[in-house]
Amino acid sequence: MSKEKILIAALKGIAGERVPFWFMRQAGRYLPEYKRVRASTKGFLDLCFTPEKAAEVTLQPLRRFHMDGAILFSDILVIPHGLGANVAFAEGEGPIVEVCDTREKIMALDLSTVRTKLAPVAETVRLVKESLPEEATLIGFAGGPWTVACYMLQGRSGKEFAAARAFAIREPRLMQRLIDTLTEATIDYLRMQIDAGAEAIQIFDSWAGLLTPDQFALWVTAPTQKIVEALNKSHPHIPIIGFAKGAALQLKPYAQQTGVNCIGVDQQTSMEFALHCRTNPLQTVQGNLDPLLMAFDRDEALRQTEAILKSLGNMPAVFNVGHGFIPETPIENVEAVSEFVRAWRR
Ligand code: 1CP
Repeated sequence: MSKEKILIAALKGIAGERVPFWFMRQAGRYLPEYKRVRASTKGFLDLCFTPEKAAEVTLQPLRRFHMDGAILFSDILVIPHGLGANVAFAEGEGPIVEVCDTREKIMALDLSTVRTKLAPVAETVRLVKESLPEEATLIGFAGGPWTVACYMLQGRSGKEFAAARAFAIREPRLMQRLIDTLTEATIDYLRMQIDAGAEAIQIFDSWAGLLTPDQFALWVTAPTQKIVEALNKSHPHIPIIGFAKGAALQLKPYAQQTGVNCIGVDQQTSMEFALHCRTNPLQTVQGNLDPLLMAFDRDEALRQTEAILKSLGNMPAVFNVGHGFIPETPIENVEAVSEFVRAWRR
């Protein structure tokens, strides 16, 4: 019988002596080897859709830091592309997404093209699986429907996504339709990743914290619950991490109602509080070192890492950052924190 990988075991609720770890945005611009591959592409989406290159950058951080998880290299905004909306990444500007805020545009989104347009991502998953260290787990991912809708309604990055929040208030039926379409597309896309070899899934709802409690239940918790139910039905052994950034006091209902295996925790939330939000002894928590500490204060990052690990007690958990790495993150800091977590024992 093959032994379960340490990250999978933790996500399924088994608290081992060592706490497994990986980092959100562990691939990317803080790594010179990433920048080299990126410079050889025609643009960011070209990198996402060139399986050999995407597989290479997925594996790069593991060669340096030996994380327990590799996160598929792609982006949450490939879903609108799969549905037929235009998506581009302008150099130095971030994403530009075709605005879909009319009935015509929302009805025109085409679920039948998701698998074909996103087929290169499945190929990346297969390639990564061929070269993944045998103890490491390949994590697939998608954005939460609300967070993807934020970009589809606003057209670009933002801090407030007022256009998306206003649309949800003024056009609740169209909003529901958009969220439903994104939910279906996400289920299909994640099933494709799992069939290609993804061993765990994370749902990134990075802008969940912008919503009121009622809206959060409608646009974050309900669609996530649908995704979890659908995946549990088709792929019952694949653990799911739900990362609803900024969930704050909605974390408990989110954990309860979505039924995610693992609750992603941002750095604004204490691990003690997240542990208190678990609904059954097998539910796991993941987090939550401040990515800015990781970037700017190595000693404090190490102290905080130890405090987080200690706060877990004997609970099943995964160590991570509370949100993605920023490009200024020094490699030495990631090395130091990785070594610390790898050596630490309960
Ligand atoms: O030119 C470049 O190299 C672009 C930088 C970059 C990278 C490295 C973008 C553009 N996306 C990514 C990869 C990425 N994005 C991953 C890969 C794996 C890893 O974690 O190492 C993942 C999981 C994402 C997810 C993603 N994309 C999120 C959710 C997580 C988060 O950070 O909140 C979001 C919101 C995006 C949108 C996005 N992609 C890229 C940009 C610049 C943005 C906009 C971010 C914003 O609005 O602030």
